[in-house]
Amino acid sequence: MRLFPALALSATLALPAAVHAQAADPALPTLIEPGQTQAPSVYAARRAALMKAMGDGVAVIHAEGQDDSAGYRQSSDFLYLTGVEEKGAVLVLAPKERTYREFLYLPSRDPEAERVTGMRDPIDSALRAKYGFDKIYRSGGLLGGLIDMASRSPTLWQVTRPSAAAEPKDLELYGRVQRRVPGVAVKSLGWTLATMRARHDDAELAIMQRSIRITEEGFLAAWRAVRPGAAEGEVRAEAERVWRSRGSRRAAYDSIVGSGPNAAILHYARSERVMQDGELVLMDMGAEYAHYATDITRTVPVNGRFTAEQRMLYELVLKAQQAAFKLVKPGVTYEDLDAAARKVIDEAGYGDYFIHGLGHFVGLDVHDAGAYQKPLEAGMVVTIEPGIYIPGKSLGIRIEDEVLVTPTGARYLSTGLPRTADEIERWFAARGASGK
Ligand SMILES: [Mn+2]
Repeated sequence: MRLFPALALSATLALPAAVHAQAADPALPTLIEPGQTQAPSVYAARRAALMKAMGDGVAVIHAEGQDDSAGYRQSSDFLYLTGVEEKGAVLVLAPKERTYREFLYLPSRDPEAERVTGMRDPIDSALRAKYGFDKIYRSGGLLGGLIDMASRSPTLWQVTRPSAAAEPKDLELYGRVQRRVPGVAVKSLGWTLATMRARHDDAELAIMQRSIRITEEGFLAAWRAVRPGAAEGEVRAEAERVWRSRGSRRAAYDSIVGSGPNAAILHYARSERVMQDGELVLMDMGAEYAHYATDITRTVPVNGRFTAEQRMLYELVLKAQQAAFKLVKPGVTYEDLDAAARKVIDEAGYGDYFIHGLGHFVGLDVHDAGAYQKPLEAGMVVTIEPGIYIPGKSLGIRIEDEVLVTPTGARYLSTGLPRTADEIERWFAARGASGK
C-alpha cells in the first residue's frame, strides 16, 4: 500500500500534533481538557463584553445542547460565554448587581445517572476555579435569584436568537418572573451575541484553521479511495477515520458523498452507491475540532478526468466562486456576494440549476450565528459555495471554501486542497489509476 509521505508520518504519530499545518498557520491556543475549551479568562472577557452591551437588567442563557454519538454537544451560545460543557446548566448575567454579576446554575447531582454518563464535580473552590465563576449554585435557586435581581434592575434580556423550532426557554422563564414582579420588561439584545460570535479572535481562528487542516487531510485520504467500482461509503469512511485520528470528536454535520445522480441531491446522506466511470462525485464534509466546525465541498471525476461538459460546468461554478471572493472585504454584505455569484451563473444560462444560497457564516456551528444583511467585518469567516445541479444529466457540482474577512480584503482558509479542474486532474494523475 503506497502512502503519501504525510499520511505515512502521521500513521506513526496518531496524535493531533501530527496534523500537517502549513507554514503560515497560526499557533493553536492552549486547550483545556476535557472539552477542548480555552482558559476561563477567555469566556469571562466575552461575558464582560456582553454585559457592557446590556448595560442593566438581567440575562439568562440556557445550555441547550444535544446528545449525539460522541456524547453531549453543548449549545454554542452557552459554550461561547462559559466554556462549560454540562447539560442543563444556566448562565445568569446581571451587570448592575453590587458585588457579583455573573452566576452559573448547575443541576443537582444524580449518583445513579452519573454511573451511566460519567462523574460530575461537586460545587467547591476547585470547580469555581475550573470554570472561572465566583458564584456557582444548584438550579433550584434560579427563579428566586432572578426575582431578586429583576426587582433591583427590572429588564430581562433575550440574548439567544429565537428559533422557530421551539418555545424559547429564556422567555418561558422570564414570564414566570414577570408574574411575580410587576413592571419588569423583556427586551431583545438583537444581533449582539450573534455578531460577537461571528467576529473571531486570533485564538479562534487558529482553532478553525486546525479544523480545516484536519478536514483537508481527510479529503485527500478520501480521494485515494475514489475510483470506478468503489462505494461512496468507502470515500466517506476514509475522511472520517482521518479526522478522528487527528483529535476531532465528531463530524461537523452529516457527510455528503454523492456520485452521479446523487450529486444532484443537496442533502444526500446515505453514501451507499457504487461510483461509475465517467461520473462526478461530490463530497461535502467537515470535521469539528474543539467545537469549531469546518465545511468544505469538492467535486471530482470518479476516473480522475473531467469530460468536456463536466469541465465547462465546473469552471463556471469556480468562476462564480471567484466572483464572490473578489468582493469580500469589510463593509460588503453577504447578500452582495450572493448576487455576484448568481450573476455569473445566470448569465451563462444555468441560473435555474443554482438552487441554494451562496453560503453561510462558520464558527462554533457549521451554519453559524451572523447577520447576512449587515456589513462583513474583519475576523468573520464565511463559506462561498456556488453549485449547479442538473438531475437530467445525473450531475451535480459544488465548490465550497472557507474565506476569512481580513482588514483589507479576504483570504481563503481552505488552501490545502486542489481547487481548479487542472489541479484536480493533476492530483489524480499523480496518484495513479488504482488509488493505492
Ligand atoms: Mn456549507
